[in-house]
Amino acid sequence: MARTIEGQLVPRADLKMGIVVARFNDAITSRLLEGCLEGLRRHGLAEEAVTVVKVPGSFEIPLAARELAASQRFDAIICLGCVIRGDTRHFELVADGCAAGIRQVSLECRIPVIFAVLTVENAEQAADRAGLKTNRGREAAVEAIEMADLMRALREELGG
Ligand code: INI
Repeated sequence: MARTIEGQLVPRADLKMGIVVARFNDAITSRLLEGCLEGLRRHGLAEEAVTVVKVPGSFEIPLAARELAASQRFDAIICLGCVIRGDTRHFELVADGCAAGIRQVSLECRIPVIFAVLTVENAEQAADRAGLKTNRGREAAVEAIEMADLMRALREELGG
């Protein structure tokens, strides 16, 4: 049978998480943050194991995420933001810049950087994903724990 390696949702006492959250569209991002903190708590993370960094908007998320990642003090970084489409190209520039930056940080620093930045058409879609129908922040907490454990397992298996 093929050997399968998969991250587990097991709480490890030494797990450390960084969260970067944008203040732009704060009514939404504060709910993503609440959901994320609750998700981490539910999976056994102590409050002292979590560092929250606030930035003005989603465009600034990658830089702060990079500082956290480069410090090597965290097992995963969770990025929370909300970009709502307007009438101009600004939406694409902010959303694409944020997504590309987050991917770059993750690959360069070899650490899971979870993308929980909503990119939506309107405020209603944002509210649905910030608690009304689901909470992307809470989901991101689970994804971060799984990916942190996967990286641990892969490094144990492969070395380095
Ligand atoms: N930032 C967001 O997080 N969401 C948005 O919808 C948004 N819009 O629409 O403009 C937004 N803009 C600010 C941007 O992220 C930067 O903070 C700003 O451009 C300064 O660099």
